Amino acid sequence: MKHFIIAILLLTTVFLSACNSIKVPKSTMDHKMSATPTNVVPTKSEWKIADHPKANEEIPISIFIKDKANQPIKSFETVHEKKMHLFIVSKDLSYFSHIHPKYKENGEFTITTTFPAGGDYKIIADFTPKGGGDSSIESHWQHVEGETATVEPLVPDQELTKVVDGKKVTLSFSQLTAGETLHLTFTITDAATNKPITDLQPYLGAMGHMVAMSADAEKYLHIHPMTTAGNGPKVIFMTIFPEAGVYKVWGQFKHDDKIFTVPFVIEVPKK
Ligand SMILES: [Cu+2]
Repeated sequence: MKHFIIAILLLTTVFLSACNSIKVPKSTMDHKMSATPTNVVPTKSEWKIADHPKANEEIPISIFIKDKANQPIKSFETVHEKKMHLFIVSKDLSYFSHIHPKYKENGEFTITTTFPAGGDYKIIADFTPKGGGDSSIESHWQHVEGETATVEPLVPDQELTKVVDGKKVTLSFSQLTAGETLHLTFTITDAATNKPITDLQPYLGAMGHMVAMSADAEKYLHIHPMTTAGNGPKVIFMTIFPEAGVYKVWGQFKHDDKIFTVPFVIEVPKK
């Protein structure tokens, strides 16, 4: 019980110290809720993107990671096989991309990407400076010129079963209340045969990845499965939704050497 309380206190600290992105520290992923201190290195970032990027063009992005004194941070931990994970979402969360910039040197990461339509995008960089226990987050809103896509309203799914790339995926929860720990379970079967899939492959060092974002794209959660044992059909994630509201959740898994991404829109009720 004592450890549990310490973990909650630590969580609260992390929630309060993160400015506009809220993340769940690794310690919550430990089933025992260990009281390992979380250690998020404070960072700053500078983003260099062409002045008026246009949709459907190759857009180079440079991200400079600095410490609070504005000095470049030069070394980073490799976490889930990469030094930086970059997520790009459109403002309505209909578009989602998970890519991996290259580390150049002197705190600079670069990547080239293509935005599918005009509009505003949130770009989230997730990385861990050397010695950091939990990842640091830097994010940037980017306007992209060009014809805008129809804005898709974010409506919670009535049915939490989807078919994506020949897989039938069902999402279920141990409970669903803001501010409380929950387990999210993705159950994956073959859509054609209805047989459970038991040969999922590790993708970036985990049996799956889950990203959740609040409807306003301000809160971001990146979660890994609770265990590396088992290759499906169930992949279980543990997290805490910091506030009530509508969230979009993307599960990413690998099967037959292909990555598939399954999105759900859920409404998290308040306590
Ligand atoms: Cu990644």
